[in-house]
Amino acid sequence: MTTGAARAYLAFGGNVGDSRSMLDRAVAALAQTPGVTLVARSSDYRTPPWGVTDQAPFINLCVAIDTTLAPLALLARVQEIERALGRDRANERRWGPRTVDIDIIAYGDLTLDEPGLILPHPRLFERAFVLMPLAEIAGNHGIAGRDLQEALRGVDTAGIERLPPRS
Ligand code: PH2
Ligand code: MG
Ligand code: MG
Repeated sequence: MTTGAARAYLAFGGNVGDSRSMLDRAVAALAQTPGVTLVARSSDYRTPPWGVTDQAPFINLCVAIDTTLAPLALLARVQEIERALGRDRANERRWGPRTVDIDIIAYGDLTLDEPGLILPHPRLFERAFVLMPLAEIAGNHGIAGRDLQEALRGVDTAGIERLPPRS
């Protein structure tokens, strides 16, 4: 890792339009950001909608990055990417359909409680659609002091499908 860089994990999701293409573009935009190095990307997963269940399935994935951006600068960048890909926060409901959602899951060992950014992500351990892709790339790292395989045993993974790479 570059001196001074932090290892961060982010979760991507979307269920409006061609989500796999949209998420590819979102990951590429993040990877091209100055101060961000993409370290790993999980498979794509098709996941049943969580929270609001009367909507289309989501595509979800996670990435690991090393970054010299501070947490709030990273947040500003991912929100810029969401907007550039057509996300319109003013016209969506909580947990409802969206083109692309990028959540910072963890940033090094940092704990943070700011308006708009709580780290580690407060609902991480309730969400199989985050834990499954995260476990694929964070493996033995553990997040927030918890083993991800153990955390996965505590959630309902029914209906989650790991997708083969697109050709
Ligand atoms: N995101 C939500 C609400 N519900 N369900 C799944 N399966 N995947 C998501 O990414 C997701 C969700 C709001 O951000
Ligand atoms: Mg979000
Ligand atoms: Mg989200």
